[in-house]
Amino acid sequence: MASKTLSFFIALAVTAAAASVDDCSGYKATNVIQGDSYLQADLTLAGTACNVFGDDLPRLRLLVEYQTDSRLHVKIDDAEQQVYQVQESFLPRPTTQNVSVSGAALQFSFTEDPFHFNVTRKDSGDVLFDTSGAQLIFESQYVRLRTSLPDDPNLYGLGEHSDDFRLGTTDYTRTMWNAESPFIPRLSNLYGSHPVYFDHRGASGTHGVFLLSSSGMDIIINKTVSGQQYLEYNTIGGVLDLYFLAGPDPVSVSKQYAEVVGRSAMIPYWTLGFHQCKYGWPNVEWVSEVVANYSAANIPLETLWTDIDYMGDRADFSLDPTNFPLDKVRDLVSTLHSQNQHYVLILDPGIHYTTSYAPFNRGVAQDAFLKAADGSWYLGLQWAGTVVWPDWFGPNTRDWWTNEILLFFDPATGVDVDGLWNDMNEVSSFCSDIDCHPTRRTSHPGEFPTKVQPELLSAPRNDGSGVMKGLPDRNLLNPEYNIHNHKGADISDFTVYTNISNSDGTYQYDTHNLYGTMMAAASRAALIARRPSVRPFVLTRSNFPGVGAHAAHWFGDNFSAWDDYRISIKQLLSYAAIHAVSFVGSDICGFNGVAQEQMCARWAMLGAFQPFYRNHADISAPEQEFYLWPLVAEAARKAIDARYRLLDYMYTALYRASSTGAPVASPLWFAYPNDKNTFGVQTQWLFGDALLVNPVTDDDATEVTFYLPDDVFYDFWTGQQVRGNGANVTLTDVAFTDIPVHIRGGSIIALRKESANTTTALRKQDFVVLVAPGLDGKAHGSLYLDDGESLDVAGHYSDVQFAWDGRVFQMSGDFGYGTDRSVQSVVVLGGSNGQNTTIDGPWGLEQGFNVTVL
Ligand SMILES: *[C@@H]1O[C@H](CO)[C@@H](O)[C@H](O)[C@H]1NC(C)=O
Ligand SMILES: *[C@@H]1O[C@H](CO)[C@@H](O)[C@H](O)[C@H]1NC(C)=O
Ligand SMILES: *[C@@H]1O[C@H](CO)[C@@H](O)[C@H](O)[C@H]1NC(C)=O
Ligand SMILES: *[C@@H]1O[C@H](CO)[C@@H](O)[C@H](O)[C@H]1NC(C)=O
Ligand SMILES: *[C@@H]1O[C@H](CO)[C@@H](O)[C@H](O)[C@H]1NC(C)=O
Ligand SMILES: *[C@@H]1O[C@H](CO)[C@@H](O)[C@H](O)[C@H]1NC(C)=O
Ligand SMILES: *[C@@H]1O[C@H](CO)[C@@H](O)[C@H](O)[C@H]1NC(C)=O
Ligand SMILES: *[C@@H]1O[C@H](CO)[C@@H](O)[C@H](O)[C@H]1NC(C)=O
Ligand SMILES: *[C@@H]1O[C@H](CO)[C@@H](O)[C@H](O)[C@H]1NC(C)=O
Ligand SMILES: CC(=O)N[C@H]1CO[C@H](CO)[C@@H](O)[C@@H]1O
Repeated sequence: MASKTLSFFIALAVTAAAASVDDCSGYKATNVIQGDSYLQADLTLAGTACNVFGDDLPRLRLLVEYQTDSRLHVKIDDAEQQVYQVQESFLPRPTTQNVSVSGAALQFSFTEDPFHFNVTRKDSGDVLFDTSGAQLIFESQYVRLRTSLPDDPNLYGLGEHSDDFRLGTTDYTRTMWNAESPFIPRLSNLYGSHPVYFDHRGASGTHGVFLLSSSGMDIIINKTVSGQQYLEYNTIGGVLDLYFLAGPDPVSVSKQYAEVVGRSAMIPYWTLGFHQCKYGWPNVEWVSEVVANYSAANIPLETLWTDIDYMGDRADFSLDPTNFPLDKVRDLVSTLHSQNQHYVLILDPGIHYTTSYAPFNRGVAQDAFLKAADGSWYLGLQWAGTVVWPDWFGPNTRDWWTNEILLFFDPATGVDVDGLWNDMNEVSSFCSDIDCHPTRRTSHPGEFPTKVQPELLSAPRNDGSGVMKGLPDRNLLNPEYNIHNHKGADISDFTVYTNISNSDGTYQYDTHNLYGTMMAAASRAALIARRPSVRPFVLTRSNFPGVGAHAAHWFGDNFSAWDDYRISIKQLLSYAAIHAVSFVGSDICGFNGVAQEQMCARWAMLGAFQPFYRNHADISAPEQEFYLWPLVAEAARKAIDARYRLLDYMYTALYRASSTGAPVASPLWFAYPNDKNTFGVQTQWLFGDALLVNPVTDDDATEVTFYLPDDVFYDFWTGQQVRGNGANVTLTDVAFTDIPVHIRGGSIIALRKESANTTTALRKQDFVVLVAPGLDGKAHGSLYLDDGESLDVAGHYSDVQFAWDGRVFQMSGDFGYGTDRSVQSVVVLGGSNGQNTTIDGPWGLEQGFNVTVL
C-alpha cells in the first residue's frame, strides 16, 4: 500500500513537471494494408499524450509509395487532413509509376508498436534511415522524427549556409527559416531553406532524403550521450512528407531530386556573360560611364544592372525623376542594346502604401495584398516606407504583378529590361519585432505602419481551417518550440508576422519559406507574358526547393573578404550539386566592405568558373569595377577570355541540368565516389564533368595545395599532362592573374576559337575541339547548340556527341540547329613528349563526321 501511494505521488510529480520529449510514447500502427506498390496504416498514440510543445495528434495516417524503382515516398499526416501541407499549386508532386515492392531499390520495413520504420537499400541490406532511436512526436506545433546514422556520416545540403560543405556531425543545427542575412555569424539560417540532404557512403553508394515541408524547423545532427549518431527533424508544423532517393551514384541522386522538385530552367545564352552592378550609383550618367569604362578597358561587359537607385522614392515601378529620368534611361537601354549588351533591374516585394501610387491602387482593386485580422491591409516597413505585401496565393495577384511589369517595362514607352532581379523577398521587413520598431532608414522616415485608413478596409481573409490549410487554434506568433532563427527571438522578427493569413486560408506561419520563390515564379510568368517566345531571366535572393525552375540565385549580401571568397565555393557546391539550382554565383569581390585588389583579382577569376558571374557591391562600399585596378583588369580580361571560349561548354552543362538534373557543378566526390580523400574537399569543384577548378584560396597567397585523384588530368592553360596520384599537389608562384584549372582525362570539350566582347559576337566564332584522353586512352564529350533565346526551341537544337577511341575522332548526334559555324580543328592532348596532335577541318556542325587522327 505504502509503495503504491509512493508511486502514485511520483506519477503526479512527473505529470506536474514540464513534460519532456523523452516522455512521449510514440504511435502504434494498425489496419495495415500492403498493396503491390504501396503500404498504408493508421497510427494512433501508443500511450498518453505528452503535449510538450502543443497537443499530440491522436490519429495519423501512414502512406508508403514505391513511386519509381529509385524513389520511395513515405508520408505521415493527420487523419483529419487539417495540418498544413505545401500547396500542390506551388510544388506539383512528382508523378508516380507505382512500381512493385519487389522491383524497387529501396525497401520500407516497420515495427507496429511502437511504430518505427527503416528504409533499406535492397541490394546491400544497408539501412539508410532508421527511426527507432526516438519516438515519433506529432503535435499541433511540433513534429519530431529522428534517424540513426552511421558514425561520422558524410552529409551535404540542408539549405543555404556558410558552414562546411560536408556538414558537421556533432552538436550541429541547421535552421530552416528564410531570413535576410547581412553580416551574420556563421552557423545561421540564410535566405534559402532546403530540407534535403545527400548521405554519401563511399563504395556503398549515395542516397538523398528530402522532407517536403515549408515549416520552420531545426535539423540537428548529433550523437547521443552513448555515442549513437543521428539526424533529427524538429519542425513547428507541417506533415512528414519524405522522399528517399536511391542513387546509388551521386549524380543519380541529383537527377532523382531534381525530378521531385523540378529541374532548373534553361537560361538565355547572354546571361552567361559578365554582369556588373552596384548599389549607390548616383545617376544614369554615372551608369553610362561604367559601361564606357569597361569598353575602354577592353573588359567585355555583357549586362549592366541597377539596384534600387533607379526608383522614385524607392518604390517599384517608378523612376527617380532627377537622377534616372525616363528619356535618359531609355537612351541608356537603347545604347546597351545597340551594343548587344543587356540591362536588368531590381524589384522588391514591398509596395508603397499610399493612394497616390497607382500600382498600389491597382493592387487594391485586385485584392492582391496580405491583410490584417480586421481586413485592413497588413502593413510593413521597407525601402519605400510603409508598404503592403503581395499575397502570392491571391487569385488575381499574379495578374496584377504581370500587369505592372507589362506597363513599366513596356519596350515602346518604358524601361526595356532583359531580366528582373527579386530582392528582399524572405520577406524582409524593417520592423524589428511585432511592435514594428523600425531598424533602417527608408525613403519616408516619418512613416510608421500603425494607422489603417478606413477606406481601405475590406473583407478579412479566411480563417485557415479546411483541408491541409493548417490546424486551427495554434499560437501562430510564438510557438513553444523555438527554432534557432538568427534574425530574432521570434519567427516574426524582421518579416511578415506569421499570424497573417494568405487568401487561400493558409498562414504565413506555414508558408513563410515559400514567399521568395513565389515572387520569383510570378516574375518569371510576367516576363513570359511580356515576351512569350523568349526565355525569361529572373534572379532571386530568397529560395526554396524547386526555385531553379523559376529563377537563378545569388548568395546574397556577403563581404569583401577572403573568407567569403572561399564560402562562395561551398555554396556553389550545395546549390548546384545538392539543391538542384544551377544558375548560381556570389557577388564577385564581395558586397559589403572594402574590396582589396589582390582578392578582387582572384575573385574575378574564381567567378568566371562559376555559373552566374556578377560583380556587385553595397552603397557603403567603394567602387569595385574590374577596370579600377590594373591587376584586377588583367585578371578579368584573362578570366573572361577563357570563360567565353568555354561558354558553350558551360551552356551545354546547364542544358544537361535543365533536361536531366545532372549538376552543372559538383564536388570531387561526385566523380570519385570511392576516394575518401575527396569527401571533405570544399575548395575545388568540377564545372560540368570535364573541368576541375583548383583556385588559390589562402589570403593573399600565391601558393595552393589541392587534391588530385588517381587519374590523368591536363592543365587547361598549357595542355600539359598531369598524372594525379590520389595525393595533394602544391603549386607555387600562382600569379594573381592565374587560376589553376585542369581538364579531366576522358573528356572532350568544344571551345570557341576566340573570345569576343559580347556573347552575340562570340556566337559568330567557330569551334576548336580539345580531346583529353583518359587512362584508357579514350574520351567523350558533347555540345548543345540552339539559338540561345527561344523559350521553346521546337526541335531546333543540336545535341552533338564527341568520341575518341585512341585513333579515330567521331562526331555524331542530333543536328536540328541550323548553323554555318564549324569545327576548325581537333586537338588531341597528351601525345608522346607532350606534343599535341592537331587535325585541321573545317567540318560543319550540321552533320557528323569521322576522322582518323593516329
Ligand atoms: C498508383 O497507385 C495509387 C494507389 O493505388 C493510385 O491511386 C494511382 O492512381 C496509381 N497511379 C498510377 C500512375 O498508376
Ligand atoms: C532497422 O534497422 C536496425 C539496424 O539499423 C535493425 O536493428 C532493426 O531491426 C530494423 N528495424 C526494422 C523495423 O526493420
Ligand atoms: C548534442 O548532444 C549532446 C549530448 O550528447 C547535447 O549536450 C547537445 O546539447 C546536443 N546538441 C544539440 C544541438 O542538440
Ligand atoms: C571612368 O573612367 C574615368 C577615367 O579613368 C574616371 O575618371 C571615372 O571616374 C570613371 N567612372 C566610373 C563611373 O567608374
Ligand atoms: C566590341 O568590339 C567591336 C569591334 O571592335 C566594337 O565595335 C564594339 O563597340 C565593342 N563592343 C563593346 C560593348 O565594347
Ligand atoms: C497577430 O498578432 C498580433 C499581436 O498579438 C495582433 O495584434 C494581430 O491582430 C494578429 N493578427 C492576426 C491577423 O491575427
Ligand atoms: C596543346 O594544346 C593546348 C590547348 O589548345 C595548348 O594550350 C598548348 O599550348 C598546346 N601545346 C603545344 C605543345 O602546342
Ligand atoms: C590535402 O591538404 C589538405 C590541407 O590543405 C588536407 O586537409 C588534406 O587532408 C590533404 N589531403 C591529403 C590526401 O593529403
Ligand atoms: C563514323 O564511324 C562510326 C563507327 O565506325 C559509324 O557508325 C558512323 O556511321 C561513321 N559516321 C560517319 C559520319 O561516317
Ligand atoms: C561577413 C559577412 O557578412 N559574410 C556573409 C557573406 O555572405 C554569406 C552568404 O550569404 C554569409 O554567410 C556571410 O556571413
